[in-house]
Amino acid sequence: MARVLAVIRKKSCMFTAITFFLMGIIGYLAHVVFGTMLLAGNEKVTAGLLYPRESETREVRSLDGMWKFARSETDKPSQGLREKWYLKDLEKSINITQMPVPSSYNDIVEDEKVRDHVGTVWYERKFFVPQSWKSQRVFVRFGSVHYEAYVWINGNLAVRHEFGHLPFEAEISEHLNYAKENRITVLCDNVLLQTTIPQGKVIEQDSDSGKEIVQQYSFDFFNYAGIHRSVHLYTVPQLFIKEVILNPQVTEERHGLVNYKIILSDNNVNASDYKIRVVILNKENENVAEAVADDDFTGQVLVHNAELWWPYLMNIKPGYLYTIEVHLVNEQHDVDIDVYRMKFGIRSLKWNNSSFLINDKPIYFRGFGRHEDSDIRGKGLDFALLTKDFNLLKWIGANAYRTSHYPYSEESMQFADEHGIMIIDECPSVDTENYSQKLLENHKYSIEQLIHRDINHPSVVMWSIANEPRTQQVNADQYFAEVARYTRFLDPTRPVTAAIAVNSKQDQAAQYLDIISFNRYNAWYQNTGRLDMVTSYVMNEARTWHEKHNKPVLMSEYGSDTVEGLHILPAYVWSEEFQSQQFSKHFKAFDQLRNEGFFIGEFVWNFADFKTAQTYTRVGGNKKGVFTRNRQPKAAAHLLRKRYYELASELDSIHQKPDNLYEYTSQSQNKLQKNEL
Ligand code: BDP
Repeated sequence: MARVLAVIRKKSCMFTAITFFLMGIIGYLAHVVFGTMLLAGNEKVTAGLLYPRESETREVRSLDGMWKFARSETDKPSQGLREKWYLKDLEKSINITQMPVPSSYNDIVEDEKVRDHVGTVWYERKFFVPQSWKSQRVFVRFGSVHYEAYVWINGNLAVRHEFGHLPFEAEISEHLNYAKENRITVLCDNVLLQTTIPQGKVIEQDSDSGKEIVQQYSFDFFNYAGIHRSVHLYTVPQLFIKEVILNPQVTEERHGLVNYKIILSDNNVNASDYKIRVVILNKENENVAEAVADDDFTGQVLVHNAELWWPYLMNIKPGYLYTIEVHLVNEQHDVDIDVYRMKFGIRSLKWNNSSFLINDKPIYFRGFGRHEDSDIRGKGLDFALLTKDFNLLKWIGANAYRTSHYPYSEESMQFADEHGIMIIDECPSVDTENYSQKLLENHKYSIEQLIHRDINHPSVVMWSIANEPRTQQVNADQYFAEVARYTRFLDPTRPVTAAIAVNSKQDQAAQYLDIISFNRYNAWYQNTGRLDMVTSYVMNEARTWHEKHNKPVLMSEYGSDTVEGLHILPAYVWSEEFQSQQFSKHFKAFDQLRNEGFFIGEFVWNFADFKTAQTYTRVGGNKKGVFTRNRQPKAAAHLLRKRYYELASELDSIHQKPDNLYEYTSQSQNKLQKNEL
């Protein structure tokens, strides 16, 4: 049903309000009832969605570029649906402008009505498909549209999808005009409600020009919207490889055992007519192993003396990837019906109550919380930015980041695989509160879509099921028990975490996690400016978490807003001096905690400055970046770089320090550093 209908929107807000009012009154009873509801099924399953790749049996065409664009009136979000604008060229119904895809639309136009738009917008473009595609099956695939999307091909509804940051697709073969022009129309709705992931609220407020619909949200990043990632058309044969699910393991002898499961587009094919042949290629494209799948299209293939996938600066050859080539073969004629290739890595993950191991070596995370964010294009996929960011991650010696606070692009996951950057993969739930059955269903579905998309990435080492959920609230306990259970059910091979900001006494969710991540802003939101109130506070909090739950602990956020070029001595909040000194106070705590044996990582907030909603606590956005929004280093970046390389050398024996890590100052430098003077 159309979420865009304002009336439904209001009803659902009312429903939520009433539900929680009642929950408050009924208290314990509701708690019990809720607990039972949470166990009820209603789980949706994603199918298909292999990343679009050409092969000898598949063609891929990009629909990226300039599209037509129109914004609905905020008070008439469903007008276009009612008037069926998708049945004809958009400009016949509404004034249009041009909009790049992929990009957020918000910062492209010099009009705050577009930037701050609440509700629906329309996109449209034309394309041709050749006659030769008629014998194939044709899909349209979106990397992400935020938040909800409807897609029509030549006026026919092809697909509807909810959740930004996650891909969706539909077969459109029957809607296409072959060897003729076609029209694709997209409706995108950015409204966030109490049951969307993430949550928001829409209210009506008086303005100088009458009633205005206002979107409210508590999370600290701008609610960018639009067609954020690439749009592809791709072809597949009539019977095709729909899914490839890998579970590579490392044997005791250090061989790679690649368990695979292939799902075909038709479940009912006669297995004796078809076979699945898999070939494993190494980095040099040499065939190192191959196998024929069992009748159920599953199997194992052994890679002798496998090169393991290692994180950056944990091994001299990080990010080693193999390619799996999957052939769907017609037995009778011995011809390939479909071929799909995908890169993957071989590595093991193990965890216990104090450590987390990759290939049997303890991991110490040195990383960042990040955002997909940049000037002009907002959350739009940008290969130049992606390349720059990975260059900076390596420049600074990081080995990990968390996809705070939503799934990042599939292309960025591929970069992380290639460069050996470990990913804590986060679903889009942030500041989760007002727990309801509908919210839970959506939350679980967002995790299902995330795991479905990312399960084959060696870089993904952990699932994060929420950022700063309000885990002290009534029902948080059952809610997170269920979210964590479901996540583990979908993927038992990776640990589950959440970035928690509620203190350990009040929190009810950490008991269900495998690894405890906590966010805390000592000397910033607490005891502002007090650099003497950081080190012991961090140590105490980390110990408390570990003592309470007997699990490994990491700090998933710490930091301070810093205006580049602002220098104040002695260190004062917002200055570059303050950020560096505040980091340094944390480093002391981290080293001590690591020595105690349960502390497994540090993540600065944030990699780069980013845009937020307008508020008096943010000057042009959140300035906690170690890099500016334009990706230039602040002073703290140089400090952090020294630490991250020093940690690599100390903990992982990788002595690849860049020549320019320390600038020459004097002959006494080394001695002074070693306290020998
Ligand atoms: C944390 C949030 C993060 C914010 C950060 C901050 O997890 O999204 O940006 O605080 O305030 O609570 O800078």
